[in-house]
Amino acid sequence: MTRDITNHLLFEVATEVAHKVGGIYSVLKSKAPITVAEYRERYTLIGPLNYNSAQIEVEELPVKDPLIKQTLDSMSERGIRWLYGRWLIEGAPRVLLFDIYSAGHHLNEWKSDLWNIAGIPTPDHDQESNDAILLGYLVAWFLGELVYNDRERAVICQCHEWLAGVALPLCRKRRIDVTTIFTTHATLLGRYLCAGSTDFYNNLANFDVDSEAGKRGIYHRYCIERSATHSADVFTTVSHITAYEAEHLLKRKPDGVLPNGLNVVKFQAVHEFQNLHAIKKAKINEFVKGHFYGNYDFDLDNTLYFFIAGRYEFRNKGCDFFIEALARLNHRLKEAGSKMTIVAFIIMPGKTHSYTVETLKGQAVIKQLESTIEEVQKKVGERLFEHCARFPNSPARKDNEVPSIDELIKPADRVLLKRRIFALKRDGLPPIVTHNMAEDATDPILNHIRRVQLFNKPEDRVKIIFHPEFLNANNPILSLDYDEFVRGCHLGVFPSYYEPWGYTPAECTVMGVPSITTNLSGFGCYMEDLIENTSDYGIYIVDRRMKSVDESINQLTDYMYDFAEKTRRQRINQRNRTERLSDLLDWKRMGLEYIKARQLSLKRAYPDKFKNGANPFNNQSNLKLTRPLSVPGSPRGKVGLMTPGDLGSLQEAQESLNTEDYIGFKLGATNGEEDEDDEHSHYPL
Ligand code: G6P
Ligand code: 1S3
Repeated sequence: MTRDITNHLLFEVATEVAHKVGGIYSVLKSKAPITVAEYRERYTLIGPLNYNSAQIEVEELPVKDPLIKQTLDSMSERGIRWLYGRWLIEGAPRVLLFDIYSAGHHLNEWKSDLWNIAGIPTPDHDQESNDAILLGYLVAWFLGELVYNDRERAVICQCHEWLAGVALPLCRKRRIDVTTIFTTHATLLGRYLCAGSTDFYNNLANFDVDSEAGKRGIYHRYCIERSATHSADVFTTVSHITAYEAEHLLKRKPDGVLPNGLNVVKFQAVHEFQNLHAIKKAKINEFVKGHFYGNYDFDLDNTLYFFIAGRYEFRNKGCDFFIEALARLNHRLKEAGSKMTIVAFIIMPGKTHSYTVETLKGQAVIKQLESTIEEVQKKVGERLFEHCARFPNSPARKDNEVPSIDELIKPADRVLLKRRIFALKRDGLPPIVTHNMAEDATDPILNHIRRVQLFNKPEDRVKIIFHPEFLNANNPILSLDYDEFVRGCHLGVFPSYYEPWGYTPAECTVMGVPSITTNLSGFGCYMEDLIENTSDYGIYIVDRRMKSVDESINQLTDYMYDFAEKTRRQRINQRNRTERLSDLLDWKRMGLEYIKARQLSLKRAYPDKFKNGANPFNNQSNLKLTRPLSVPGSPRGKVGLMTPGDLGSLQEAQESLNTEDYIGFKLGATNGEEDEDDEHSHYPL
């Protein structure tokens, strides 16, 4: 059937629509403004209905589109519950959330259908797979009825990750007249294999995938993922490294790479983000004073905050490397007699039973000390004022214009202060973990810290704080939202082994915070491809491909050591350079790859419309994205730049999109010199 492809409808399906779990939520949320700008009400996100998050994140709306309404009404008549509304985020995209359990009674029937049509077996008790099946069948039901009701408009359905991929084989088998894209943000096998002790990247071509999936009890999930991969008209992933992995593990070479962007909010003036750093750092300082009470013997002016954050995947996220390198850094700083102290935070949610008493006490005793000092200060001020104001009328006190400190601080104040000071005494060392861990004795992070003996001893130049819970401004301890915390820190350290993209270093970059990543992360490879001397721009890339484990850890240690050697001015300059890279990560740029993927899917479904080089989108000005507005500091070109999605087939769809639109600027080495405009000597140093 021929349909109007220029006014096509776009549906994106994912389990993280209006429900935060991990990276896909960040992708959809940050991408919403540009997709809505392009599609307006022709764009709808579909996902499972999670009542708790929907209550906070979604505002219910009537369905305006008559054909979508007709389809949903018909589903309601057959007992399916759904919520249609506006996701309360920037861009306010339309969302359609299916209560998958309202179709729960169909589960067995659908599971046997999936086996019959796609040969996918599913065990009884894997809730994640069962949910994926319910969602997939509901999406296919919805799309099937919609394109039956609506004979005019073409429909693109883009599914993210295997959990939202069941609809794809169904669309293909049932010949539903939609065109489809499958975007995987990782591969199941990749994640599992890397988490073990496999030499993953050197063996990618050799794995017996079915057997490896079987050994790990994920064969059925792997079948869903592989079937989604092969059923979609267009298959994409988030980075070149994951494309390579997918080609071997899922046995289809992706048509292109759709890297993740961010919704970059630029400040009017460059010093604003620097000021924010100082403000947020002051909040972290407060926490640190409390945490190290009794052992607070280091100078906060010479203290740097490093951190790692993410889901608790000890090896995949490189936490093992981080701790090992911190131990080596500690040794080197001690040997060098450095005056610097590094406080290294590990923010990874684990199983806990609330904060420890010690952690809560630390903050409490410091707060008490502060408030006592405020009281004493006030009294001292009043006494000082009284003394000075009365002095001309007290000739007897001729020699004593300015009172001595003993006159100002009275014995009662001293007693109070002594009590507060005594409360700061403690027998043990400052704790390395802020919470009571449910599995303290077997926790991999704690055990690694124990092994390298980083116990926050006074002589240690590297201190560790493990906060096994995501940050939140409402937490009683370290009450900062994640992005506020990042701003206050000096360096993000993400030495991942398995990282298809890696939002954490990308987020650091747009906030002007230098970070360490690896050449096994999508983000690291992307930056390495685009910039000649990434470390000048505060993007340090650890080589985890060609170096041995020991060499990579040494390289990571060197990066951290060199960073610790920088002067404050150098840190400020580097932050300015880092922040300038943010345009490279803006969806205004990255979103172009999504456009290409959608065009390719239309071209594959409706080849006639693209015959003899014709492109129905050629006159659509709204498909061209604006160039970034900011200008780079030291533009020195890297030749032969591609767009990050360039891989192969996406180029088929590219005639109407100019690569120059994409790469608005190119960056080169700075040869170590300071940029003139970096001087900004108005900053108090
Ligand atoms: C920002 C502020 C400066 C402050 C500096 C501290 O640049 O604008 O006022 O001196 O941060 O930097 P540091 O790297 O020492 O935390
Ligand atoms: C995945 O989430 P993860 O942390 O399990 O998807 C993210 C979004 O595409 C990506 O940034 C990350 O590398 C993947 O690993």
